[in-house]
Amino acid sequence: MSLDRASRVRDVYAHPVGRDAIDRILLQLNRSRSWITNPLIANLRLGVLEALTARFTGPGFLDALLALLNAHPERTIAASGEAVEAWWKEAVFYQIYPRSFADSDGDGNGDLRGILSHLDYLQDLGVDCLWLGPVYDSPNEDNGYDVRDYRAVMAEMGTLQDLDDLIAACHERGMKLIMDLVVNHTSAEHEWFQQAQHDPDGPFGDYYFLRPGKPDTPPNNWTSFFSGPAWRWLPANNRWVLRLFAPGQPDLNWDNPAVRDEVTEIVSWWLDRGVDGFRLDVINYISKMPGLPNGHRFIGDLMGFHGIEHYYYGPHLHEYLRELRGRSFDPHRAFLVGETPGIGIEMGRLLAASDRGELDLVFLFDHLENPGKIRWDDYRYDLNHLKAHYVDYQSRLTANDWMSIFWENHDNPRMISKINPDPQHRTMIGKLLATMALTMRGTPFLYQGQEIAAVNQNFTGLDDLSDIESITRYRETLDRPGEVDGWPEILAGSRDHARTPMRWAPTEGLGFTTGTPWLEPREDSAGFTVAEQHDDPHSVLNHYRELIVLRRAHRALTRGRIDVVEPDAKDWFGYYRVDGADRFFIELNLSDRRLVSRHNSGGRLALGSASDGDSDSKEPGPTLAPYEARVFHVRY
Ligand code: TEU
Repeated sequence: MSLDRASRVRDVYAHPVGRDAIDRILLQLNRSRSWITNPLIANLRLGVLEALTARFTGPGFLDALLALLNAHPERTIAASGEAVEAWWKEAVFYQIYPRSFADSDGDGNGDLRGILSHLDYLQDLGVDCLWLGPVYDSPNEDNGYDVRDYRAVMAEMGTLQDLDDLIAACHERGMKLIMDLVVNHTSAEHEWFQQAQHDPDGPFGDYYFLRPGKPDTPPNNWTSFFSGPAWRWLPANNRWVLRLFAPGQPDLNWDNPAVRDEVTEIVSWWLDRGVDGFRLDVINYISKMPGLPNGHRFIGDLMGFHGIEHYYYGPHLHEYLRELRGRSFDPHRAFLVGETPGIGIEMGRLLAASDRGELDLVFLFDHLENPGKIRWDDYRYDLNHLKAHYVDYQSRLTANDWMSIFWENHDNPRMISKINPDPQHRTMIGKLLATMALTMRGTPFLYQGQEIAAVNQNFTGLDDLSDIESITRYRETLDRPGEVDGWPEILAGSRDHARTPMRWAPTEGLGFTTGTPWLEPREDSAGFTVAEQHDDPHSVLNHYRELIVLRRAHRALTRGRIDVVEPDAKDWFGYYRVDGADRFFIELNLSDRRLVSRHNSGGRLALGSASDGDSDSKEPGPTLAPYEARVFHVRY
């Protein structure tokens, strides 16, 4: 049944897409859900609501919302059945940013042989599966997320043989490896795009979104994630091409069956080489609304990008994913995690519930910033939001669902710095985050450096940065009216914070390279390298290691149930993980103040983060230190 002006607000909220859209708007406006769920509003007819809010949203907002909802008639997710057993539900994933992990040949760039030489380290840490960032041949306008050849390795990272060796070495150690699959767009230097430019009316023209027009008027008002219009003018062709990211990253037209065939072949080619699965880059953007209509101004202003409602959950998304999975992933039993910016919990469930035959997991992003904030805001992140996110998310999952646990990756500043940049808290926050990542119910994805409590860099200006997103955004701030200095927002949000070299040792080159690193680290605190933390029993690194050992020994900490205690308590997060008679109680201080412990589980401390002496063997005190984490083991 489709929704229209006679439908009520509660009908929208009962629709998975409607619920996520409303939640997203409330989050952005920093308003509570009771705004919508109170009966007065919930019973309003949409036509009436439209009349009341039109001044605020401008005309057409309701039509845009209804079009989105009505394009997705699937309303419910079956909650029946036994939970599926799968290796990835118990695994610890570790994301490698190849350019910054380890350099084996001194050219300043990380490479595959560098990764190979640190596999023992990763195995010792307890990692089960590596997620390898893009290493395909690329002109690197967006550090490998612009692929020139999907079947070749970029020269500075090594060779196909090196990659085969890496896959084999992982498998020898009982580890798995997934690759990044970047197929929403290609590089403009990819042969398909070269052919498309050569003959826009030939078969490759329809691999992309090429549109005739005039050089001063793009075909629609969509904006790029890397600043400016989402269109690039091709003077030689007298046409525009859609590119949601960099000018050199034209979007592929997935409505063309030939494109979907190509992707199927690429995937099968890699799976035949032994890869265990993929992380699918911006995979929810692949289906664009036919006709590429203008984005709604209110939605665009709110989300920061115009046009997003026409592709972040497009009409054929589910269909294309099911097709791809059936044709190439299923025969290999490959694991798939989709990067899905902008969608919420219910859409995430529609994409990854085990009985839907699409993805296995999704990465959602609503927990990465506090309500009302965006990545470019310079603010202190309140961990109560992270708690609220997990409490809500866990409560909505059925036996068919499973979630990913992460808050760092190569696109975001370091979490410790966002929570509290005061160095005296660094180790405690590092251990707190470790404890949450490895005891929360779901699959943890650790990002390189997180295990040694990596923090943001003291960049001083644009010359210190390399990322296209930071650079284009900074230029854009200079064009804004008024003379507001754009640097503070770039410093707050730059992706380069997480992209500086891995800190292996407190030496020149950090044990990363014997040459000059491609991106200079701008942070030299003592004690936060692998070498320094390796033999220190109280280090963050060893805390990660011990937590993983504990996880592996107790199903309660992986597949076990989660029972949250006092979900509304502020600054304190407590939950049980339960598997039959085996249970754990986890207690976390989310604040920088001492808090009274609420532990009365009767268990003994299995692992604690307090740094005073060897707390592990002592009875824990009645109060929790700032950011302290405690894991109690309770047996019945
Ligand atoms: O990121 C997609 C994405 O939407 C963002 O997280 C992105 O980093 C951007 O900051 C939005 O403002 C993925 C990759 O993870 C990212 O590294 C790539 O640059 C991007 O896709 C394009 O492939």
